[in-house]
Amino acid sequence: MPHRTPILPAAILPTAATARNVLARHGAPVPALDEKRLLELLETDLTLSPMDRVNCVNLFMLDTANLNSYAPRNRNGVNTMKLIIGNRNYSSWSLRGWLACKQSGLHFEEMAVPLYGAEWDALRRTEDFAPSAGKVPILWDGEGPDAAVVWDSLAIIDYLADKVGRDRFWPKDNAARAMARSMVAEMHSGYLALREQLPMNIRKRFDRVEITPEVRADVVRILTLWAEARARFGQGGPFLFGTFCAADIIYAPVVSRFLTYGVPVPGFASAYMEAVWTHDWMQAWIAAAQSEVWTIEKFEEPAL
Ligand SMILES: N[C@@H](CCC(=O)N[C@@H](CS)C(=O)NCC(=O)O)C(=O)O
Repeated sequence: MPHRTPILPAAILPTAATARNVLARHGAPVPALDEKRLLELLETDLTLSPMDRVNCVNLFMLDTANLNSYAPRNRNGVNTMKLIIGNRNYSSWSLRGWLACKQSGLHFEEMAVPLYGAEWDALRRTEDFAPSAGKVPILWDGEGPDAAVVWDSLAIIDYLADKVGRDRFWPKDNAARAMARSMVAEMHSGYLALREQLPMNIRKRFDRVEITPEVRADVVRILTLWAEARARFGQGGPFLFGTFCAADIIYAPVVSRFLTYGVPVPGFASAYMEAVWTHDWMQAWIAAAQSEVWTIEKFEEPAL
């Protein structure tokens, strides 16, 4: 395997524990690693399969981006959750998982990985991605044998709502909650045309894109639901059910898509979209997406 010297940082020592763990898992000696020793090991240690070597380099590459190690850490006895997400610019499910963590009010660390890049195929096969079979978002909560891991955006919402109380995520009113839950489920399992043909791309703006009849049907259905939620239950604030809740979390990437592709919407919807877009958490996510350097070519154009 060729040296990957340009990738490795000069000061690699803070992350040596990560590599030691990887190497130890595979029965390799556990050395006091420095950059030179790591490269030697990757070159010569026959107990590492080629895939393991790639994985090891990937872990170091992630660390070079200052992304820390995967495992959740326990700081001063305070349990820390760790959320693994994909590219903030493109990964709509990651955005939902992240907003859910913010909504929980709990402390969490986040680690973004570049989806579909050169290393993604190897990375998604590593242990930390095993629970979801290589999909993001993944939420790790706790350490060791008692650690809980939950993946899939909707499961993350449910898990966090169990932890901090249902009312933080769902409307209190029974009829409103019934509708919110149904809308969330519908987004999670449906709108395939919208999801496939208009990929989320926070950074990009197109002039009004000519959408297909299938996407139009999804858009009309979504606008109908937004209108009903706002009209029946939205009196308490600018969001679907008044205050920001799980339904807004799940539809936030739709807001982004409508903006990116210039989907025309009626006034009530653009007021709602404005409320979502200018929400502090969305602004923080958007800023991070803007400064992300990773690009996924296949999501740079609509797939119409
Ligand atoms: N149903 C899952 C979907 C997760 C998903 O498909 N995530 C995409 C990124 S948005 C992913 O991990 N793609 C990487 C891959 O499939 O290799 C959820 O709600 O979280």
